[in-house]
Amino acid sequence: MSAPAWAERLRALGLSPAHEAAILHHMASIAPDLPPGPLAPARVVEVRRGDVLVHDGGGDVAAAVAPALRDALCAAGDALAVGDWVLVRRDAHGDQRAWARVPPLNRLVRRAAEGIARHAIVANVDTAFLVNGLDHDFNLRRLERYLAFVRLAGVQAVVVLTKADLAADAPARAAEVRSRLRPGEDVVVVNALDPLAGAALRPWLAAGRTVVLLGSSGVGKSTLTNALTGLAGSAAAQATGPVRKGDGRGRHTTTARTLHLTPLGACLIDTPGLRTLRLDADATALRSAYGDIETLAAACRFRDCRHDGEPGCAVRAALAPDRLRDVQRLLREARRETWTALDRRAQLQQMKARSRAARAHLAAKGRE
Ligand SMILES: Nc1nc2c(ncn2[C@@H]2O[C@H](COP(=O)(O)OP(=O)(O)OP(=O)(O)O)[C@@H](O)[C@H]2O)c(=O)[nH]1
Ligand SMILES: [Mg+2]
Ligand SMILES: [Zn+2]
Repeated sequence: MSAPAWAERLRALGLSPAHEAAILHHMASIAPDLPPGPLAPARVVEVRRGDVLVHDGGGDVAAAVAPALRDALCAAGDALAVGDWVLVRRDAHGDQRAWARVPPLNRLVRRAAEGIARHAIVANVDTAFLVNGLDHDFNLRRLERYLAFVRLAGVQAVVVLTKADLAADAPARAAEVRSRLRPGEDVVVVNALDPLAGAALRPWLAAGRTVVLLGSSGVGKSTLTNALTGLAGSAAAQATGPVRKGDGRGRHTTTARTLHLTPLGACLIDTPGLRTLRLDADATALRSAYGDIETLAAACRFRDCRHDGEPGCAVRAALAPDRLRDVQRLLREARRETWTALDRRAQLQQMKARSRAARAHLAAKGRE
């Protein structure tokens, strides 16, 4: 079958053969439920309060989200995210409207700081640049959390250490990071202000790829975005802001996630600095994200070894103590979250049973 007409137009927006197949499949599956008329795929480049900005291969267009789609997503505790593929159609007034979301191939989802709500940060990404400043920002424990976050979603991690111009110990830091990486992951040191910064990141920016920039405020995500889009200094550049004197923290300059095209062909998603990152994973999922530790654990003397000082522990023998400590911390947190969820369910069951008993009691009384 020849490629549909829209496919060529959307290549610059990160359309891969897998996305194309998912779009075609979804188009066919929803067609019977919609009023007739042509549907066109487009990619969400920004989610705004009342609508979404989509790119249809020709340019950015505002699109209202059809109420049926909004309600269906909302009922599932879900919402559109930057990077989603949607199916749009013009209404009678010529306005674009998003009718459906193509099921995403992957999503980076985090839990809200409190409670059980989940938020998709982005969808359909190949690589995450985990941006860390080599100034005050550098923190291996936090990096371990970001690594777990992207591995859980099946997204490739590339650690980008910025502000190389401000640090004397960049090679040593890069080596520390490397000791925590798995095959297929990488670490790159850059000065994001250098127009040549893009050269080091080229391997991940080929046409058809989508890369998201993640990291604390002030580490240089928007500065890098401008270097990679070639828009640094122009009116279309992303705003960047100075960091605080003293502790070097950023001021949350970027406030929305936005998708940008780059001359190399990849799409780049700039994001606001994350304050906290709560993983959306139970202990089992998290353990499988650390496959190397799982493999080692098979050689521990005790089958239920917690790698916490037990004799004959193969994990402690092989892993750097600080990496093991950081991973253990994440696992403990995931176990706690899992338990709270189970507890909540058990409590709910108990309450339901009690109210059933009370109703039965009342009914019996009424019959007396
Ligand atoms: N010296 C130096 N400064 C940098 C580098 N990268 C970024 N900066 C500066 O760091 C400050 C923050 O950069 P931004 O790009 O706004 O940081 P951000 O990660 O986008 O921050 P938020 O949007 O707040 O999340 C700006 O003053 C940049 O000029 C770098 O590699 N070297
Ligand atoms: Mg920014
Ligand atoms: Zn062990």
